[in-house]
Amino acid sequence: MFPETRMRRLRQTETLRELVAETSLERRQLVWPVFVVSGSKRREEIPSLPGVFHFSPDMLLEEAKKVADRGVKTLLLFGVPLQEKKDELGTFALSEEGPVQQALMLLKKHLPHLTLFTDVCLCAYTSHGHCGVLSEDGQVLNDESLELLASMALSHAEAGATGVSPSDMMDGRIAAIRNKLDANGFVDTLVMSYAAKYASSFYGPFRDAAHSTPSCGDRKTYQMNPANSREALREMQLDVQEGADILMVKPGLPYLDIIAKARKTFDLPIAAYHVSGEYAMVKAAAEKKWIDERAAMLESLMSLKRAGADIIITYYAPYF
Ligand code: PB1
Repeated sequence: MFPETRMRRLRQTETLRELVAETSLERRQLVWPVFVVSGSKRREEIPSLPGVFHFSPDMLLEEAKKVADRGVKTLLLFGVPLQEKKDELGTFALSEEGPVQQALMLLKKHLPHLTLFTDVCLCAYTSHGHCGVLSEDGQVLNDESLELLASMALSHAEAGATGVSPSDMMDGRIAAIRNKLDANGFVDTLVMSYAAKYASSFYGPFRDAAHSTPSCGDRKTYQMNPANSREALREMQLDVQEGADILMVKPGLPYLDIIAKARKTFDLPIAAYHVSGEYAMVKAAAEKKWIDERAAMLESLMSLKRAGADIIITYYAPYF
């Protein structure tokens, strides 16, 4: 009890505070989400995500070299195809001419030591912007979407992906993808599942960047209700049974409780996605000089680690 017990003794100096710090975050645990466009010599900043760019494969290679030299060696690639390449089924998502497939081949050739995950979802490739196939009356068809998603994942594995990361939230997609990969000999291609992915209001800047806002309706019939916690553990358990290697919670900060529960419940690596809206909020407040950007960034990412995340996907990765 006070005065014999003084909690402030361990806070007296920076060295002491570092000595007893319970959580640490290293660049090796960060994943850098990147937007890949077709063409060459393209490095275009995204207005809603300052410091985040559309990269053509050649420019991504240049940037990835610099970021890897700083210690961030894992990327998560998102394709942003030309509008004219989009169709009702998102078939360009499967093409080896796609921006992701092209970037994978280049990165694997020149930077073979990098870990390359790819986003597997149809939303950026469909003319309607949903993550799955649409019925005539506008319903997202679950089972009809699985083969397309599995084939998309296979095209990424064939192009050199270390792992695939299904963000679509269709039921049964992890097993469909795992089976497709294994049936084609890609038994070592990882699956990082967006296992507990919420129908969040924090995705706006991403949809702006990926041109993937649904043209009708919303994603609430396949992404999770933010009100639900137990349901997240059920989703994760199913993905474990279907063959996921890594379980992701998304978004991050508004779902620290889910990350903590996942950590207590599962032995698989847990990833947290610090999404575009979380990044953009810090950027905007810092621009108005309301907060210290670097301090807010470090505190945000540390909170995700403290909650139990082993891996943190963040647009701040190159700046950590
Ligand atoms: O940073 C972000 O906001 C990520 C958004 C995320 C990417 N996996 C999705 C969110 C959404 O648009 O619903 C894309 C869904 N495939």
